[in-house]
Amino acid sequence: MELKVLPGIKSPADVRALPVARLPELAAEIRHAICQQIMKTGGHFAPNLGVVELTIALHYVFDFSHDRLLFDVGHQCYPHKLITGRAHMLPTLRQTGGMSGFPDPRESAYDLFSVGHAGTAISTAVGMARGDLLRGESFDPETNPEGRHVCALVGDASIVNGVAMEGLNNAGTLKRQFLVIFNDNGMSIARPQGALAAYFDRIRINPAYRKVKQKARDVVAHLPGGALIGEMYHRVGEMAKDAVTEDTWFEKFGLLTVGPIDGHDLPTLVDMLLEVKNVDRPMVLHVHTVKGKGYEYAEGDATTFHAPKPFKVERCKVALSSGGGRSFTSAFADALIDIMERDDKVVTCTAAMPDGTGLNKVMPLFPDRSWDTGICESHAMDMMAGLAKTGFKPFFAVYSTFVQRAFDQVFQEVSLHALPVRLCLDRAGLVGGDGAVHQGFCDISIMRVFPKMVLTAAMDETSLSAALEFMRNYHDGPSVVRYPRDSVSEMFADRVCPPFEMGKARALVEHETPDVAVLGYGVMAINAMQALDLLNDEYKVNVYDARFARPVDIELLRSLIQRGIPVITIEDHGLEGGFGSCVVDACHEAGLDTRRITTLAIPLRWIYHGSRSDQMQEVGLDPAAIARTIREAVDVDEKAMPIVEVAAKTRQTVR
Ligand SMILES: Cc1ncc(C[n+]2csc(CCOP(=O)(O)OP(=O)(O)O)c2C)c(N)n1
Repeated sequence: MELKVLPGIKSPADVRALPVARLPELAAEIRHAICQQIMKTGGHFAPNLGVVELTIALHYVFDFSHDRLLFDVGHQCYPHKLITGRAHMLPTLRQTGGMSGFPDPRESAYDLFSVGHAGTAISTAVGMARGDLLRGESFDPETNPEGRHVCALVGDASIVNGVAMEGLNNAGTLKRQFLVIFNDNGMSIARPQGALAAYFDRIRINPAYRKVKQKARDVVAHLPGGALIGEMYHRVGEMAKDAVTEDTWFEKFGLLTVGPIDGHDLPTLVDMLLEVKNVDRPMVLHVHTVKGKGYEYAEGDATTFHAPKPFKVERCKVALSSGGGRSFTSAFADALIDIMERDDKVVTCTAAMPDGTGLNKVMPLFPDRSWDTGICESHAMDMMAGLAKTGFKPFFAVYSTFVQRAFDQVFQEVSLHALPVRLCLDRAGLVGGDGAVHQGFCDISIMRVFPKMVLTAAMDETSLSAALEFMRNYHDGPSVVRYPRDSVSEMFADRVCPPFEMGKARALVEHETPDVAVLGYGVMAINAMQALDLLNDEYKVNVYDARFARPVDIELLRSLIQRGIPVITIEDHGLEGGFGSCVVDACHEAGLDTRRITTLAIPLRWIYHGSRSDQMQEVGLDPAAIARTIREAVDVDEKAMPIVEVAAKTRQTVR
């Protein structure tokens, strides 16, 4: 396709300069550009194809250099980026130093928040609406017609999130313009879950409701703007209630509701947005879109095409790139299936990530013992606590970055009651293209504060199975296993994996009188082994798969430290409060000299998108950097190195 309109779009003002009749052409070109790019590099696909027209219409009607546009999750921001002067960055999408796949204020003033977790748009929008009001800058049809409007764009799966609900609850109290654009495509990554999803489905398919809402639109189409329109909608909304069995749910929150309207019909979208733009009270525009719109395969399978790896289409068949090797996610799914087959007390759940966590393979086999809660991590954690209380053995499969949402539930409902909820943390560590908003950098730091919490990590497939089996048999409190977004290493596939024993590391290479000992946490043990290859037997290095961050293997540490052997800890986790910090604290408590412990970890700064291997290099966790650290640890003058210097050196190594 030859691009004719998109190359001329340097800012939203260029979109507004086009006649409405040319907007569909722009939409087709944006879709084409996104398609071409995702086929090459992968990235969020179906969510972006679904909002092309909606995004164009929003920029056509509002001026977001002045007005506020808040994205929920932010994975649907590509059309927005193309319109806001970033089309030239598209080829660098999600690559090191390139364009982020999520809104990013470092890139553009049009991106207000760096987002990636669901549910936040309405709350941040409420905050900005209140802030603008306080500053006297908000839109008011009477007193400040040039003031700022506020819009929040939220999907139907994200709006059931607890945070979004709290936001709606507050939005309804605003006394000013506030527009929630409800992007209803009937999909999460997989099928959306819960009673509200069923309710939205009913609205979508109820023709009577649509007819009434269409009538509402016709009635108000010719009225002047402002409060009058609001009143009209409200009254027609009341009429709608009589006409159909469902009432308008958002109106219970005090938000006027209009729609559903067709989110791919640009003239209608522009008309509708113009109509609701100046309504001076909080309202919802319910927009019906098709996830993956315009790309047959993505429309047909929005789950696979939610965020695919690079892909090709050959003879009408889609070939997704396999991305190298068996993933930890698949290994986890198979290990969990094995456990669930052996133990009918084991139950499991995911919070809207059946595909991402591997539970899509588990759930059909155990439909009575597995659940998808929707994007509701806090609820899922408490549900697991309830299941543990009734004697079941819950395994919650969740990304490291999303478990943060349930921190308080681990505290109050799980840990305080010493309930054995098992947390299986996928995507722990650096995650690659998703970047800063999804890094699994602090699960150890936040989980280690709980009494009786046991923290483990898996270095490969067999150790993941062994960790899960250990957790199944640990009943005194919660436990965690973490594993990365990576494929499993085959390095130790032919060695027998000893069972996990509480607080015991596994020796991978052991000399009687080593020059240095390396304790790798999880897959970092494999990186340490790769570093050994680079050292060509220069030094005698003991390598341990640490297995436990809590409790750490204090006997091993005692034996190493008392023999004067330098210790290096390595982890794909933040330095503050991570595995190395657990080691140093435990040694300190045991009265051991901690001066010759070097802690390699992710430094205290944000690591942005790029390939996982680039990120590893950036933070000094790749085998070459580990080899350098080993050399330095052995060669350093060990005699009188005060603690502060050790700490400074550690930070220097990881930059
Ligand atoms: C707290 C949290 N949990 C899980 C996710 C993973 N996630 C990203 S997009 C998505 C689905 C969002 O669905 P919806 O809001 O309807 O938008 P759509 O993709 O359908 O456009 C999920 C579950 C997330 N981003 N944040």
